[in-house]
Amino acid sequence: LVSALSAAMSSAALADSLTVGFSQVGSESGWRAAETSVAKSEAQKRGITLKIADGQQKQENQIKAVRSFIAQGVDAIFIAPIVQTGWEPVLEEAKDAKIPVFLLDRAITVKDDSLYMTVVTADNVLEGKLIGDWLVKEMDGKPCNVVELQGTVGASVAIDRKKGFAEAIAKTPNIKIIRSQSGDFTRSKGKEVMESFIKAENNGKNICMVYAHNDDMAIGAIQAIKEAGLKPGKDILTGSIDGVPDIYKAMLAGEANANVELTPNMAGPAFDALEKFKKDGTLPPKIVRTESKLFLPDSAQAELDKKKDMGY
Ligand code: GZL
Repeated sequence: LVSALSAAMSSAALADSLTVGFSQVGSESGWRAAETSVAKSEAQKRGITLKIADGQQKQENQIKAVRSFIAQGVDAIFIAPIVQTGWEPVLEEAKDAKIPVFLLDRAITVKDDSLYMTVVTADNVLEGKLIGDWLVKEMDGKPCNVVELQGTVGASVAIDRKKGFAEAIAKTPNIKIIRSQSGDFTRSKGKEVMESFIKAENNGKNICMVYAHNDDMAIGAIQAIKEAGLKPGKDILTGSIDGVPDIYKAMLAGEANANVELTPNMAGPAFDALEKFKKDGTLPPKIVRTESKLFLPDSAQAELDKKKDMGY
């Protein structure tokens, strides 16, 4: 009995648990906070040790965290890259240390894409297109001046969401983007920039719609619209991306119109790819796509009910 027990113990020891270092952007939005909590629960489910470093929205902090994970000799590194450039040097160091790197929710531009194993991300151009297509249909040829709250400057998702929306409205001259500025994906900055747009546009009377690259900026914009004495969702339509609970609450209050949902579970597919790679050396595809769907107020309650099971 003792020898059987010790054999079992040693095989368990052999399948040693993996340690992953996650260099996270920060906690700038409700979606980001959900991504972090889902990453923790996905790691727990798999018996993986997850160390998370909060970059506080600064790339240099993220790079420092990656260096420290390399020094600790972790089995893999996850990065949600705040901006798409400036990653080659530290990724070369990870490659030299033979530590695989997985990108979550944002992409990077590198010449040598062997510097990372895969990127788990939505099609962010499609996300912007879905909102643009919705607006074209909604306006049905009527004029509409749009103001745009962009995400973090230099972030792949902000570049792509801007591109997708612009492409969708390009064929309809009645819809025009009259102002566009970064609100850095936060509620406070989104509100501040929307206040400046409202002031500059006849106290908001020239504005027909606000397109926000994420819900948190849209929620800030909704507050600014209300404080200007206008009705969000009616005087100024809203379109945004993520699917955080508060945007569905705004829809139920008649204050928001269109939303594209983004799953906060980017870590699960990355852990799956890592485990497969560790087990039999299989390389995942370079991009693992998560889905993008448009939701309107008629499905707001059903969407809201889903959120607690999605990590919010
Ligand atoms: C999207 C992700 C974005 C979210 C924002 O993949 O990078 O960053 O849409 C977050 O809420 O700030």
